Amino acid sequence: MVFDDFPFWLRFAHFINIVFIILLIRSGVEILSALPKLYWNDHARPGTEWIKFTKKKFTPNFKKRTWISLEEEESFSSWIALPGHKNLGIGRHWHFLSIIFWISNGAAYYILLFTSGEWQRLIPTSWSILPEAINDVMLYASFQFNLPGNPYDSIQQLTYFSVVFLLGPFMIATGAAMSPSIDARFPRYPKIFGGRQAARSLHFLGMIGFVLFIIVHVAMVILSNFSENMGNIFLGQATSFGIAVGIFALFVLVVVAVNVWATGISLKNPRLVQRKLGAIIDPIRQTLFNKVVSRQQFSKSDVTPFFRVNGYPPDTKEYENLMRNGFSDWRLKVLGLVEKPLELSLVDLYALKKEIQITEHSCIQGWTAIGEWGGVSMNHLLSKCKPLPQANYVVLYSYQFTDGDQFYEAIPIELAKHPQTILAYEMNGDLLDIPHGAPLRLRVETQLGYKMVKWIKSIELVDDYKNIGMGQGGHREDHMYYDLGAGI
Ligand SMILES: Nc1nc2c(c(=O)[nH]1)N[C@H]1C(S)=C(S)[C@@H](COP(=O)(O)O)O[C@H]1N2
Ligand SMILES: [Mo]
Repeated sequence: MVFDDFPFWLRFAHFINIVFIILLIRSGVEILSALPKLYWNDHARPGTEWIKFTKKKFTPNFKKRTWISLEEEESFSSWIALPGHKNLGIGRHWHFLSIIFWISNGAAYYILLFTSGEWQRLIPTSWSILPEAINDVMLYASFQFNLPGNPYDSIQQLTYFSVVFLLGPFMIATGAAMSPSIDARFPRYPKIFGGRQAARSLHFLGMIGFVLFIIVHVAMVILSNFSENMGNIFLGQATSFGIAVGIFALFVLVVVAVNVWATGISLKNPRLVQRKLGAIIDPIRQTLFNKVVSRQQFSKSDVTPFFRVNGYPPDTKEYENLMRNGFSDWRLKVLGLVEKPLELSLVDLYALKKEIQITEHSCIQGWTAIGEWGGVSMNHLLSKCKPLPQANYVVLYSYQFTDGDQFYEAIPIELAKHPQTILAYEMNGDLLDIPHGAPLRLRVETQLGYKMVKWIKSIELVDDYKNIGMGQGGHREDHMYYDLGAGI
């Protein structure tokens, strides 16, 4: 079979792929900036990172003060990060939007490749490709380009094959291994890669692989038969040098324009980006993850010695007074759309059936830690207060105020009923300490950490979160444009 044409679908998929790959790389760099350190070990102990992109010192000494992981966040330039300047929430929106389009495009490309017979241009059918590829590299090294091939020479075919069939799926697999929902349901899955931090590191290295491929690929396209290459991939036939230069310029212009537009609108109007992209992403994410139930049970020896803290403890008089009395005056109020409002002291909570679980915590910034949690099942509490049928969300309010507002997060009632959704008063066998949320904090084990409200004051059942705070579903959604769904 001789491939002398580049069918329209192939050229179209190639173009779509470029646009989204670049958005994925830039938004991925933004996500990295939230914790610009990479680890091989899920304890993610500060100081054990194998590489870091920050000069900041993070030397937690809790005797002096509470250190929080938001202090580790770095501000990256908009030249490399989408959108740059500490915008993890918006970076994630672009990343997940791009994943939807990139995977759909890739799936369509795979299908057409195999149904059309065009797969033979990429998939080697003989081992002789290996020595041939080495030979090709030698020729390239002596500046001999335009090697014979059908349509590609051996090293080209091998490289394209690796990128399309190995690196692409590898990025999806390592990306999925960072999802708290997927890992909660299938705790053995991330172990394939050596854990969630290793998956994060490998995902980063895969990104570097993509960047190197793009640089070499573009360089080769320009150095070897530029006009023919440009014509083939954009028009489906060889063209003149003038037109090739025009196509290349136009293509660069389109990619730059998309990126400038996405960056500009993200920095100027993050709420708009959060809303519009969220409207596309959230229904898909909820369908994928809201029914997924956590099946984690690590062993005591897995527990992380140093469990990072996020969020400064409340500094209000109200909380200080409660703390002074060892929280004996503290009452948990459960109210809203319930048949039976509740008011429970710590002693009341201790008297209820105690759940214990050893699970892995995943902060949206990227660190992980394993802890043992003891507390009361949320489902049990709900059965006591009897939510009304119109109660769709459980809102947890904290004693803590940060960025000028009370911290709160809403979770769908569906998630609140999951077996490992608990209100924890114990951590690693001891009563919860102040930094980790005393006297009570939420654990919802299929979600990212920001949903797990600490220093809980009250719980309200509501039909909608739109009238609470700024109406985005939580303090982090309101102030930092985090996503509504925290399953990935
Ligand atoms: N009230 C309150 N709860 C909060 C936060 C916060 O800032 N304020 N931070 C959240 C985030 S982002 C994470 S990762 C976890 C961290 O829990 P830890 O401090 O016990 O590690 O708490 C969550 N709960
Ligand atoms: Mo977090």
